[in-house]
Amino acid sequence: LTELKGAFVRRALKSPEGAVIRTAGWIYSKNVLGKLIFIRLRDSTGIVQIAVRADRVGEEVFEQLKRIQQESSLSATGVVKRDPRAPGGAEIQATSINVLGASMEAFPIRLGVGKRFLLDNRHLSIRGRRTTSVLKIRALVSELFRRWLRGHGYIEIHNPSLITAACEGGATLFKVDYFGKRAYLTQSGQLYNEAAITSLERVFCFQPSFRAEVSRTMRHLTEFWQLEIEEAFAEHDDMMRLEEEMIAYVVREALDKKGRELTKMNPSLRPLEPPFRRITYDDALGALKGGGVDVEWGADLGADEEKRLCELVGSPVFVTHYPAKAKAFYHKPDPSRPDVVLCHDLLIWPYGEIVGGGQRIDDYSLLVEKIVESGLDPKDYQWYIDLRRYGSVPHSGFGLGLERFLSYLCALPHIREAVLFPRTPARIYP
Ligand code: NSS
Repeated sequence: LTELKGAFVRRALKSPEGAVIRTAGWIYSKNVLGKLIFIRLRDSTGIVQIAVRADRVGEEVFEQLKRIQQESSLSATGVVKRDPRAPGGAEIQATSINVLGASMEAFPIRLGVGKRFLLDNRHLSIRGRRTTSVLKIRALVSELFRRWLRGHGYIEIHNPSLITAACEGGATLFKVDYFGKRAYLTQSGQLYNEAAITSLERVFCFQPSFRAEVSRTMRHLTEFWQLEIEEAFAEHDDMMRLEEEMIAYVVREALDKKGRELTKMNPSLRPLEPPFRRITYDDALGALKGGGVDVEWGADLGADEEKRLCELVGSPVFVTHYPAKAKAFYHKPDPSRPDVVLCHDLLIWPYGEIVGGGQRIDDYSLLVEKIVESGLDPKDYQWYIDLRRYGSVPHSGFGLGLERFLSYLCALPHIREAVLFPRTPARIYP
């Protein structure tokens, strides 16, 4: 008897004819044919068919299995029989079955139930094959980003989530009562990343970001994971090169390791070839105008405009040199044209922005000026300003939204599918 530990089903399906094995999982479906029951058992690795006969497992268990409901859990011992008609090409002929946890009633997640019901019961609906795939790809992609960054000399740091000063504007801050003082949940690790480069030069953090976004779109969450890189002595263009190399690597490796699952969800997914297109904000407005979309100079691009731009100029595309007034206070103005900043958004059809980044202001007086201009209080940013007092260096960085990236990779209709338990304005349960 081979006791399969973990990855039961895949290993069962790969076992040779005649092997005696024990597997465990949940009942995906069941078919009773007189003295024979076919149970399709699932775990994270697949689905295997188990053939159960009363004369082998005993009358009592057989009767129990006749009545048993979907999603009950059990372990099964049996003999592997190669069979091209069975899913995965093999069947287990059970010699004994041990019911671990019988479902107390019919499993409520069924074909035809509404989206809302699925989300209210996310703790149950995550058992579906598709969610299992997305969660596995999420784990893989997270590992690939880290692997690439470590391989290129970036050190992972861990920043606080409870903070006192906004990085991306006051409008989307979640307030927290911190022993009677006002604090917030972090929108971005960037400001702390900027401090960390004076100790480590090339850093990244990968952690939750929080935004009280009221926008209910297919690409907004109130809690999402952001991968944020910061690098000393790096300029704006260096960041775009880094992003395209890293993203192309992750897509290529993901296709290599999970190609079957990915192309099932996203049949048009192809490896990306750096360099990606680059277009300035001004030229983007020109292209949009040609496509019948008018954007006033100075406004940030919205989701619809970003999607349209991708259709007009191709995807992925870096949009660079946004107007200073459309972006956060920390962006470095273009020395040759100070009304625009050395920044970029990376857009991918149809989700639009998946990365935002650029070069930071490294000059003390200019930073104070921009903080005041943005209506913020320099006192709240004292430590951040202080970084420009002692050995300030040119530096750049960016943030990539993990769930937006996964939406693109898996062609998800809504960003909440990229999260185990999504948080949106309307949802903080389960
Ligand atoms: O606001 S960003 O454009 N930029 C920053 O937060 C910088 N401080 C990052 C940095 O340079 N270190 O957000 C970055 C990315 C953005 O491109 C999206 O992919 C993602 O974070 N993002 C979101 N994902 C899901 N939901 C929401 N609400 C959201 N907001 C940003």
